[in-house]
Amino acid sequence: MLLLHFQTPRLNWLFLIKRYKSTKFEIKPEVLATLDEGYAKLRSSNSNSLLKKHLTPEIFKSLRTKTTKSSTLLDCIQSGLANHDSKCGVYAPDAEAYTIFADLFDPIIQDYHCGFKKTDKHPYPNFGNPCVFGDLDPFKHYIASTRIRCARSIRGYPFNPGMTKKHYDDVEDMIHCTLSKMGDEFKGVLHPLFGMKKSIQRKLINDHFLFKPGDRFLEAANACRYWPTGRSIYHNFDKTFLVWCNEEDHIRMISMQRGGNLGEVFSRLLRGIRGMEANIPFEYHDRLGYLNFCPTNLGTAIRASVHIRIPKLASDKTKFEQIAKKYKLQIRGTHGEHTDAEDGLYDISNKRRIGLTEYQIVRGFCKAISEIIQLEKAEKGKTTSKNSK
Ligand code: ADP
Ligand code: CIR
Repeated sequence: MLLLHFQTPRLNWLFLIKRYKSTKFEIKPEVLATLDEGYAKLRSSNSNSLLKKHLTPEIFKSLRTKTTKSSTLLDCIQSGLANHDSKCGVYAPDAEAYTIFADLFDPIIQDYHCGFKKTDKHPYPNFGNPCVFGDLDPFKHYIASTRIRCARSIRGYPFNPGMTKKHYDDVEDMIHCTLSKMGDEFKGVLHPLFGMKKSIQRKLINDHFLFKPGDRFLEAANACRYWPTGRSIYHNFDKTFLVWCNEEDHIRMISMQRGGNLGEVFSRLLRGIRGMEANIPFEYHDRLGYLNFCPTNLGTAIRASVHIRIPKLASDKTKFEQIAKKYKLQIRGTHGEHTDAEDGLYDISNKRRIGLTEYQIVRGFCKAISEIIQLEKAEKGKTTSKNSK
Protein backbone atom coordinates (compact mmCIF):
# COMPACT_ATOMS: atom_id res chain seq x y z
CA MET A 1 0.00 0.00 0.00
CA LEU A 2 2.78 2.40 1.03
CA LEU A 3 4.74 1.51 -2.09
CA LEU A 4 1.77 2.37 -4.19
CA HIS A 5 1.54 5.76 -2.52
CA PHE A 6 5.19 6.54 -3.27
CA GLN A 7 4.59 5.73 -6.89
CA THR A 8 1.62 8.08 -7.15
CA PRO A 9 2.56 11.13 -9.26
CA ARG A 10 2.69 14.45 -7.36
CA LEU A 11 -0.32 15.80 -9.18
CA ASN A 12 -2.45 12.93 -7.96
CA TRP A 13 -1.25 13.49 -4.42
CA LEU A 14 -2.29 17.11 -4.57
CA PHE A 15 -5.63 16.06 -5.96
CA LEU A 16 -6.11 13.52 -3.19
CA ILE A 17 -5.21 16.04 -0.47
CA LYS A 18 -7.52 18.62 -1.98
CA ARG A 19 -10.30 16.08 -2.18
CA TYR A 20 -9.73 15.02 1.42
CA LYS A 21 -9.82 18.66 2.53
CA SER A 22 -12.96 19.42 0.59
CA THR A 23 -14.75 16.40 2.08
CA LYS A 24 -13.86 17.46 5.66
CA PHE A 25 -16.68 19.23 7.38
CA GLU A 26 -15.80 21.86 9.99
CA ILE A 27 -17.74 21.64 13.23
CA LYS A 28 -18.84 25.06 14.47
CA PRO A 29 -18.30 26.13 18.12
CA GLU A 30 -22.02 26.88 18.49
CA VAL A 31 -22.81 23.28 17.48
CA LEU A 32 -20.53 22.03 20.26
CA ALA A 33 -22.16 24.43 22.74
CA THR A 34 -25.65 23.20 21.76
CA LEU A 35 -24.48 19.61 22.05
CA ASP A 36 -22.99 20.15 25.52
CA GLU A 37 -26.06 21.95 26.82
CA GLY A 38 -28.51 19.42 25.32
CA TYR A 39 -26.52 16.46 26.59
CA ALA A 40 -26.32 17.86 30.14
CA LYS A 41 -30.12 18.33 30.15
CA LEU A 42 -30.67 14.80 28.83
CA ARG A 43 -28.40 13.31 31.51
CA SER A 44 -30.34 14.99 34.30
CA SER A 45 -33.74 14.13 32.78
CA ASN A 46 -35.81 11.02 33.47
CA SER A 47 -35.86 10.12 29.77
CA ASN A 48 -36.18 6.40 28.98
CA SER A 49 -34.86 6.80 25.44
CA LEU A 50 -32.27 4.49 23.94
CA LEU A 51 -30.26 7.65 23.31
CA LYS A 52 -30.01 8.43 27.01
CA LYS A 53 -29.23 4.81 27.85
CA HIS A 54 -26.43 4.37 25.32
CA LEU A 55 -24.83 7.81 24.96
CA THR A 56 -22.54 7.42 27.95
CA PRO A 57 -20.23 10.32 28.92
CA GLU A 58 -17.27 8.38 27.43
CA ILE A 59 -19.00 7.83 24.08
CA PHE A 60 -20.27 11.42 24.06
CA LYS A 61 -16.73 12.68 24.58
CA SER A 62 -15.30 10.51 21.79
CA LEU A 63 -18.03 11.38 19.24
CA ARG A 64 -18.55 15.04 20.15
CA THR A 65 -16.22 16.45 17.48
CA LYS A 66 -16.60 13.74 14.83
CA THR A 67 -18.25 14.52 11.49
CA THR A 68 -19.36 12.76 8.34
CA LYS A 69 -19.09 14.64 5.05
CA SER A 70 -22.18 16.62 5.97
CA SER A 71 -23.28 15.96 9.53
CA THR A 72 -22.30 16.08 13.19
CA LEU A 73 -23.34 14.21 16.32
CA LEU A 74 -25.91 16.96 16.89
CA ASP A 75 -27.64 16.02 13.61
CA CYS A 76 -27.92 12.43 14.88
CA ILE A 77 -29.27 13.17 18.35
CA GLN A 78 -31.13 16.49 18.15
CA SER A 79 -34.53 14.75 18.02
CA GLY A 80 -33.86 12.88 21.26
CA LEU A 81 -32.42 16.01 22.89
CA ALA A 82 -35.56 17.98 22.05
CA ASN A 83 -37.96 15.13 22.89
CA HIS A 84 -37.04 13.41 26.13
CA ASP A 85 -40.07 11.14 25.69
CA SER A 86 -38.47 9.60 22.56
CA LYS A 87 -38.27 5.83 22.55
CA CYS A 88 -35.19 5.80 20.36
CA GLY A 89 -34.16 9.46 19.98
CA VAL A 90 -31.59 9.00 17.21
CA TYR A 91 -31.65 9.35 13.41
CA ALA A 92 -28.86 8.89 10.87
CA PRO A 93 -28.63 12.15 8.89
CA ASP A 94 -26.75 10.31 6.15
CA ALA A 95 -25.69 6.73 5.38
CA GLU A 96 -22.13 7.45 6.54
CA ALA A 97 -23.37 8.30 10.05
CA TYR A 98 -23.94 4.59 10.74
CA THR A 99 -20.15 4.14 10.40
CA ILE A 100 -18.73 7.36 11.85
CA PHE A 101 -21.08 7.33 14.86
CA ALA A 102 -21.10 3.53 15.16
CA ASP A 103 -20.19 3.70 18.88
CA LEU A 104 -23.63 5.19 19.47
CA PHE A 105 -25.65 3.48 16.72
CA ASP A 106 -24.35 -0.08 17.31
CA PRO A 107 -25.51 -0.44 20.95
CA ILE A 108 -28.85 1.19 20.08
CA ILE A 109 -29.30 -1.22 17.16
CA GLN A 110 -28.42 -4.15 19.44
CA ASP A 111 -30.86 -3.01 22.10
CA TYR A 112 -33.80 -2.20 19.79
CA HIS A 113 -33.39 -5.20 17.44
CA CYS A 114 -33.32 -7.82 20.21
CA GLY A 115 -29.59 -8.53 20.29
CA PHE A 116 -28.18 -7.80 16.79
CA LYS A 117 -24.52 -7.29 17.73
CA LYS A 118 -21.95 -5.08 16.03
CA THR A 119 -20.16 -8.26 14.91
CA ASP A 120 -23.36 -9.66 13.35
CA LYS A 121 -24.10 -9.45 9.64
CA HIS A 122 -27.59 -9.08 8.22
CA PRO A 123 -28.49 -11.98 5.87
CA TYR A 124 -29.15 -11.41 2.17
CA PRO A 125 -32.78 -10.58 1.28
CA ASN A 126 -34.93 -13.71 1.11
CA PHE A 127 -38.71 -13.52 0.96
CA GLY A 128 -39.17 -17.29 0.60
CA ASN A 129 -42.54 -18.26 -0.81
CA PRO A 130 -44.98 -15.71 0.65
CA CYS A 131 -48.00 -17.81 -0.37
CA VAL A 132 -47.26 -20.31 2.42
CA PHE A 133 -48.79 -17.90 4.92
CA GLY A 134 -52.54 -18.22 5.09
CA ASP A 135 -55.25 -16.36 6.91
CA LEU A 136 -54.46 -15.71 10.58
CA ASP A 137 -58.11 -15.27 11.48
CA PRO A 138 -60.36 -17.04 8.94
CA PHE A 139 -63.53 -16.51 11.04
CA LYS A 140 -62.81 -12.78 11.41
CA HIS A 141 -63.18 -12.69 15.19
CA TYR A 142 -60.02 -10.78 16.08
CA ILE A 143 -58.18 -9.17 13.17
CA ALA A 144 -59.62 -6.09 11.49
CA SER A 145 -56.79 -5.66 8.97
CA THR A 146 -53.28 -6.76 8.08
CA ARG A 147 -50.49 -4.55 6.77
CA ILE A 148 -46.83 -5.01 5.89
CA ARG A 149 -44.66 -2.05 5.05
CA CYS A 150 -41.03 -1.69 4.23
CA ALA A 151 -38.81 1.36 4.03
CA ARG A 152 -36.22 2.10 1.35
CA SER A 153 -33.71 4.88 0.65
CA ILE A 154 -32.56 5.69 -2.85
CA ARG A 155 -28.86 5.17 -3.44
CA GLY A 156 -27.01 8.41 -4.15
CA TYR A 157 -29.59 10.67 -2.49
CA PRO A 158 -29.05 12.21 0.96
CA PHE A 159 -31.42 11.27 3.77
CA ASN A 160 -34.09 13.78 4.78
CA PRO A 161 -31.97 16.45 6.58
CA GLY A 162 -29.61 16.82 3.62
CA MET A 163 -32.25 16.94 0.88
CA THR A 164 -32.79 20.00 -1.30
CA LYS A 165 -36.15 20.98 -2.77
CA LYS A 166 -35.01 19.45 -6.03
CA HIS A 167 -34.11 16.16 -4.36
CA TYR A 168 -37.65 15.93 -2.94
CA ASP A 169 -39.18 16.58 -6.37
CA ASP A 170 -36.81 14.14 -8.10
CA VAL A 171 -37.54 11.34 -5.65
CA GLU A 172 -41.29 11.85 -6.01
CA ASP A 173 -40.98 11.84 -9.84
CA MET A 174 -38.83 8.72 -9.82
CA ILE A 175 -41.32 6.84 -7.65
CA HIS A 176 -44.35 7.96 -9.64
CA CYS A 177 -42.72 7.18 -12.97
CA THR A 178 -41.76 3.67 -11.81
CA LEU A 179 -45.21 2.91 -10.40
CA SER A 180 -46.94 4.06 -13.57
CA LYS A 181 -45.00 1.41 -15.50
CA MET A 182 -45.86 -1.45 -13.17
CA GLY A 183 -48.48 -4.18 -13.77
CA ASP A 184 -52.26 -3.80 -13.62
CA GLU A 185 -52.68 -4.55 -9.91
CA PHE A 186 -50.52 -1.46 -9.20
CA LYS A 187 -52.41 0.95 -11.44
CA GLY A 188 -53.64 3.87 -9.39
CA VAL A 189 -53.26 7.52 -8.45
CA LEU A 190 -50.68 9.81 -6.92
CA HIS A 191 -51.94 12.29 -4.34
CA PRO A 192 -49.33 15.00 -3.70
CA LEU A 193 -49.70 16.66 -0.32
CA PHE A 194 -49.04 19.94 -2.07
CA GLY A 195 -52.48 21.37 -2.78
CA MET A 196 -54.32 18.38 -1.27
CA LYS A 197 -57.77 19.26 0.08
CA LYS A 198 -57.84 19.08 3.89
CA SER A 199 -60.93 16.83 3.79
CA ILE A 200 -59.16 14.33 1.51
CA GLN A 201 -56.04 14.38 3.63
CA ARG A 202 -58.09 13.81 6.80
CA LYS A 203 -59.94 10.88 5.24
CA LEU A 204 -56.75 9.22 3.97
CA ILE A 205 -55.23 9.55 7.46
CA ASN A 206 -58.35 8.31 9.27
CA ASP A 207 -58.58 5.33 6.94
CA HIS A 208 -54.96 4.43 7.92
CA PHE A 209 -53.55 5.02 4.44
CA LEU A 210 -51.63 8.29 4.83
CA PHE A 211 -48.97 9.51 7.27
CA LYS A 212 -49.80 12.34 9.66
CA PRO A 213 -48.12 15.74 9.26
CA GLY A 214 -46.35 17.50 12.13
CA ASP A 215 -44.43 14.61 13.68
CA ARG A 216 -42.41 16.47 16.33
CA PHE A 217 -39.74 13.74 16.44
CA LEU A 218 -39.10 14.14 12.71
CA GLU A 219 -39.37 17.93 12.85
CA ALA A 220 -36.67 18.09 15.52
CA ALA A 221 -34.50 15.82 13.36
CA ASN A 222 -34.67 18.43 10.58
CA ALA A 223 -36.62 15.99 8.44
CA CYS A 224 -39.60 18.18 7.49
CA ARG A 225 -37.91 20.95 5.52
CA TYR A 226 -39.77 22.27 2.43
CA TRP A 227 -42.91 20.40 3.59
CA PRO A 228 -45.10 19.51 1.66
CA THR A 229 -42.77 19.59 -1.37
CA GLY A 230 -42.31 16.08 -2.77
CA ARG A 231 -44.46 14.48 -0.05
CA SER A 232 -47.17 12.32 -1.50
CA ILE A 233 -49.03 9.06 -1.40
CA TYR A 234 -49.62 6.74 -4.32
CA HIS A 235 -52.22 4.00 -4.07
CA ASN A 236 -53.60 1.42 -6.45
CA PHE A 237 -57.32 1.62 -7.20
CA ASP A 238 -58.10 -1.04 -4.54
CA LYS A 239 -56.01 0.82 -1.93
CA THR A 240 -54.20 -2.44 -1.16
CA PHE A 241 -50.78 -1.26 -2.35
CA LEU A 242 -49.58 2.16 -1.29
CA VAL A 243 -46.35 4.08 -1.50
CA TRP A 244 -45.41 7.01 0.72
CA CYS A 245 -42.96 9.46 -0.85
CA ASN A 246 -40.48 11.44 1.23
CA GLU A 247 -42.05 11.18 4.66
CA GLU A 248 -39.50 9.70 7.11
CA ASP A 249 -37.75 7.82 4.30
CA HIS A 250 -37.61 8.33 0.56
CA ILE A 251 -39.92 5.36 0.06
CA ARG A 252 -42.34 3.38 2.19
CA MET A 253 -44.05 0.53 0.33
CA ILE A 254 -47.20 -0.77 1.97
CA SER A 255 -49.42 -3.74 1.29
CA MET A 256 -52.63 -3.91 3.31
CA GLN A 257 -56.15 -5.27 3.29
CA ARG A 258 -59.04 -6.00 5.61
CA GLY A 259 -59.00 -9.27 7.56
CA GLY A 260 -56.07 -11.52 8.41
CA ASN A 261 -54.80 -12.91 5.12
CA LEU A 262 -51.08 -12.51 5.71
CA GLY A 263 -50.17 -14.61 2.64
CA GLU A 264 -52.00 -12.28 0.24
CA VAL A 265 -50.56 -9.17 1.89
CA PHE A 266 -46.99 -10.47 1.87
CA SER A 267 -47.21 -11.76 -1.73
CA ARG A 268 -48.47 -8.39 -2.98
CA LEU A 269 -45.74 -6.55 -1.10
CA LEU A 270 -43.10 -8.74 -2.70
CA ARG A 271 -44.48 -8.11 -6.19
CA GLY A 272 -44.51 -4.39 -5.43
CA ILE A 273 -40.92 -4.40 -4.17
CA ARG A 274 -39.78 -6.35 -7.25
CA GLY A 275 -41.42 -3.79 -9.54
CA MET A 276 -39.87 -0.86 -7.71
CA GLU A 277 -36.36 -2.27 -7.35
CA ALA A 278 -36.24 -3.08 -11.07
CA ASN A 279 -36.03 0.66 -11.68
CA ILE A 280 -34.80 2.30 -8.49
CA PRO A 281 -31.46 1.46 -6.80
CA PHE A 282 -31.83 1.10 -3.03
CA GLU A 283 -29.19 1.99 -0.42
CA TYR A 284 -27.80 -1.32 0.87
CA HIS A 285 -25.07 -1.84 3.46
CA ASP A 286 -23.05 -5.04 3.52
CA ARG A 287 -23.53 -5.56 7.29
CA LEU A 288 -26.71 -3.59 8.08
CA GLY A 289 -28.85 -4.44 5.02
CA TYR A 290 -31.22 -1.73 3.74
CA LEU A 291 -30.25 1.61 5.26
CA ASN A 292 -32.84 4.14 6.37
CA PHE A 293 -33.13 7.28 8.42
CA CYS A 294 -34.10 5.69 11.74
CA PRO A 295 -31.96 2.87 13.18
CA THR A 296 -35.20 1.02 13.95
CA ASN A 297 -35.63 0.57 10.19
CA LEU A 298 -32.55 -1.30 9.05
CA GLY A 299 -31.97 -4.77 7.61
CA THR A 300 -35.28 -5.81 6.08
CA ALA A 301 -36.93 -2.54 7.25
CA ILE A 302 -40.14 -4.58 7.40
CA ARG A 303 -42.94 -3.97 9.85
CA ALA A 304 -45.74 -6.53 9.61
CA SER A 305 -48.78 -5.61 11.68
CA VAL A 306 -52.31 -6.57 12.46
CA HIS A 307 -55.05 -4.33 13.76
CA ILE A 308 -56.43 -6.66 16.36
CA ARG A 309 -58.97 -6.78 19.21
CA ILE A 310 -57.92 -9.00 22.09
CA PRO A 311 -59.86 -7.54 25.04
CA LYS A 312 -58.94 -10.25 27.56
CA LEU A 313 -55.18 -10.01 27.04
CA ALA A 314 -55.23 -6.24 26.71
CA SER A 315 -57.14 -5.75 29.98
CA ASP A 316 -53.97 -6.27 32.04
CA LYS A 317 -51.42 -3.78 30.69
CA THR A 318 -48.39 -5.32 32.44
CA LYS A 319 -49.26 -8.83 31.26
CA PHE A 320 -49.97 -7.54 27.74
CA GLU A 321 -46.54 -5.92 27.61
CA GLN A 322 -44.91 -9.10 28.93
CA ILE A 323 -46.55 -11.13 26.16
CA ALA A 324 -45.37 -8.62 23.56
CA LYS A 325 -41.83 -8.83 24.92
CA LYS A 326 -41.87 -12.63 24.92
CA TYR A 327 -42.87 -12.75 21.24
CA LYS A 328 -40.62 -9.78 20.27
CA LEU A 329 -43.64 -7.74 19.25
CA GLN A 330 -44.37 -4.05 19.47
CA ILE A 331 -47.74 -2.64 20.53
CA ARG A 332 -48.91 0.61 18.97
CA GLY A 333 -52.22 2.46 19.12
CA THR A 334 -54.98 2.58 16.52
CA HIS A 335 -53.46 5.44 14.57
CA GLY A 336 -49.87 4.25 14.64
CA GLU A 337 -46.78 5.17 16.57
CA HIS A 338 -47.23 7.46 19.58
CA THR A 339 -51.04 7.05 19.56
CA ASP A 340 -53.43 5.22 21.92
CA ALA A 341 -55.73 2.31 21.22
CA GLU A 342 -59.29 3.36 20.38
CA ASP A 343 -62.21 1.03 20.90
CA GLY A 344 -59.77 -1.73 21.93
CA LEU A 345 -58.07 -1.81 18.51
CA TYR A 346 -54.32 -2.39 18.80
CA ASP A 347 -51.59 -2.37 16.17
CA ILE A 348 -49.29 -5.30 16.93
CA SER A 349 -46.16 -5.81 14.84
CA ASN A 350 -42.71 -7.38 14.75
CA LYS A 351 -40.19 -5.24 16.62
CA ARG A 352 -36.97 -6.65 15.20
CA ARG A 353 -36.21 -5.81 11.58
CA ILE A 354 -32.54 -6.76 11.19
CA GLY A 355 -30.59 -10.02 11.48
CA LEU A 356 -33.33 -12.19 10.00
CA THR A 357 -34.55 -12.59 6.43
CA GLU A 358 -37.88 -11.15 5.33
CA TYR A 359 -39.30 -14.69 5.33
CA GLN A 360 -38.08 -15.39 8.88
CA ILE A 361 -39.50 -12.10 10.15
CA VAL A 362 -42.94 -12.73 8.69
CA ARG A 363 -42.89 -16.37 9.81
CA GLY A 364 -42.05 -15.30 13.38
CA PHE A 365 -44.78 -12.68 13.29
CA CYS A 366 -47.29 -15.22 11.95
CA LYS A 367 -46.51 -17.73 14.72
CA ALA A 368 -46.64 -15.04 17.41
CA ILE A 369 -50.03 -13.66 16.31
CA SER A 370 -51.49 -17.17 16.02
CA GLU A 371 -50.34 -17.95 19.56
CA ILE A 372 -51.73 -14.67 20.87
CA ILE A 373 -55.12 -15.49 19.36
CA GLN A 374 -54.97 -18.91 21.09
CA LEU A 375 -54.13 -17.21 24.40
CA GLU A 376 -57.06 -14.81 23.98
CA LYS A 377 -59.38 -17.75 23.26
CA ALA A 378 -58.11 -19.56 26.35
CA GLU A 379 -58.70 -16.47 28.54
CA LYS A 380 -62.19 -16.11 27.11
CA GLY A 381 -62.83 -19.81 27.79
CA LYS A 382 -61.84 -19.34 31.45
CA THR A 383 -64.37 -16.52 31.97
CA THR A 384 -67.13 -18.41 30.16
CA SER A 385 -66.64 -21.49 32.33
CA LYS A 386 -66.47 -19.35 35.51
CA ASN A 387 -69.74 -17.65 34.61
CA SER A 388 -71.50 -20.91 33.83
CA LYS A 389 -70.64 -22.35 37.27
P1 ADP B 1 -45.25 2.84 10.06
O1 ADP B 1 -46.06 1.61 10.03
O2 ADP B 1 -45.00 3.31 8.70
O3 ADP B 1 -44.03 2.65 10.90
P2 ADP B 1 -47.22 4.23 11.78
O4 ADP B 1 -47.07 3.44 13.03
O5 ADP B 1 -47.30 5.70 11.94
O6 ADP B 1 -46.02 4.04 10.75
O7 ADP B 1 -48.50 3.70 11.02
C1 ADP B 1 -48.93 4.28 9.86
C2 ADP B 1 -50.40 4.04 9.61
O8 ADP B 1 -50.61 2.68 9.33
C3 ADP B 1 -51.28 4.39 10.79
O9 ADP B 1 -52.45 5.04 10.34
C4 ADP B 1 -51.66 3.04 11.34
O10 ADP B 1 -52.89 3.04 12.01
C5 ADP B 1 -51.73 2.23 10.08
N1 ADP B 1 -51.63 0.79 10.31
C6 ADP B 1 -50.63 0.10 10.87
N2 ADP B 1 -50.90 -1.21 10.91
C7 ADP B 1 -52.12 -1.36 10.34
C8 ADP B 1 -52.96 -2.48 10.09
N3 ADP B 1 -52.59 -3.72 10.39
N4 ADP B 1 -54.16 -2.23 9.50
C9 ADP B 1 -54.54 -0.99 9.17
N5 ADP B 1 -53.79 0.09 9.37
C10 ADP B 1 -52.59 -0.08 9.96
C1 CIR C 1 -38.83 8.00 18.89
O1 CIR C 1 -37.65 8.00 19.19
O2 CIR C 1 -39.75 7.73 19.66
C2 CIR C 1 -39.17 8.37 17.46
N1 CIR C 1 -38.05 9.02 16.86
C3 CIR C 1 -39.57 7.15 16.67
C4 CIR C 1 -38.60 6.02 16.77
C5 CIR C 1 -38.98 4.84 15.88
N2 CIR C 1 -39.97 4.07 16.48
C6 CIR C 1 -39.97 2.77 16.82
O3 CIR C 1 -40.01 2.41 17.97
N3 CIR C 1 -39.99 1.92 15.82
